[in-house]
Amino acid sequence: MKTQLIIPVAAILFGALTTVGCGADSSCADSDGETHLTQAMTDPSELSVMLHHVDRACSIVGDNAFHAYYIEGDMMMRSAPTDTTGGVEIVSVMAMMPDHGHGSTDDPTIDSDDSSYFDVYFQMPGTWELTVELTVPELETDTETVVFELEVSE
Ligand SMILES: [Cu+2]
Repeated sequence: MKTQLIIPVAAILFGALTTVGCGADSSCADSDGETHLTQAMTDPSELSVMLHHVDRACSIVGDNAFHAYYIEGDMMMRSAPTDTTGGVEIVSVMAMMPDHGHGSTDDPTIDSDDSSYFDVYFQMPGTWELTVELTVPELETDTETVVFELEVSE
């Protein structure tokens, strides 16, 4: 049985505020640590999953690193430091531009050491959708699907 470190969501709300004003025409600064981007519900179980950008305040054309968390109530569920799954294990990631009908020119990659982290390459600015298949080991779920919509800056 895994021990869990529970991190109040309030601790990352500062990150959420920093994404305000991060539109397609603003530059996107490097930042230390992670920045909250968005949150969405999985299908079919309606579990809440949060997406963080790693080392940047928002998404840009080029390589981007992401970290996903399972949220229970207002608590961000994360495994103990020795088990860095971050509460989810990602099975697959698909990146699409729904308005343009194309995906990324490079396949997204899931971190082989910690499958709650993944990398996506965006070749142009605009609205992108990330469709992420994942499991929540703590809940022994089957595969859940969550879709995140992101604005990618130049
Ligand atoms: Cu496009």
